[in-house]
Amino acid sequence: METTLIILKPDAVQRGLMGKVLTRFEEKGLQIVGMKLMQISPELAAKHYEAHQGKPFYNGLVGFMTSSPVVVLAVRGVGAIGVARKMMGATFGSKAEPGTIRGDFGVSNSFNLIHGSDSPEAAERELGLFFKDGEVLSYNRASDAWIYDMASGSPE
Ligand code: 3AN
Repeated sequence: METTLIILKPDAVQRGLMGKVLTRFEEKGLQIVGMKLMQISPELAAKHYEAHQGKPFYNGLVGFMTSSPVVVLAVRGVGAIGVARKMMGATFGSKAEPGTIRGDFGVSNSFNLIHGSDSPEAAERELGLFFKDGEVLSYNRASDAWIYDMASGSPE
């Protein structure tokens, strides 16, 4: 099982797309194990995007991410990091394939609706930035028995 950090960016919140995007993750069978509406501070944005510091789009990116509330999600499932990245689509809305979140809901290259951790290391770091101890939960869903094949004892 992996847990990944997803951010519904300010454009997703302002455009009323929170429910639609959340529904995609729920319908896929991924489990929402953390969720909050929050305003990202410039300091937190700088930590989150430290790998992009100095790049031409950095200031615009931090300005955008701090401009209006976001929804942060901790999303869990087998291969959740890669599964969520595929569901998000390519970075730029203009290039993202139809059927993906960015491909279906956006056309902008900088207002691209959603962030998802890109590796297990990034997921661990980013979950630690956005969620305090105790805010990411573990719980059983009744539907798990039909989302995963548990015949071997672990989810397949
Ligand atoms: P992704 O979100 O698909 O993992 P990254 O990690 O390459 O993309 O970039 C992080 C964020 O920086 C993107 N979500 C996007 O908002 C922004 N970004 C990346 N490259 C550009 C660019 N060339 N112009 C504008 N914004 C960019």
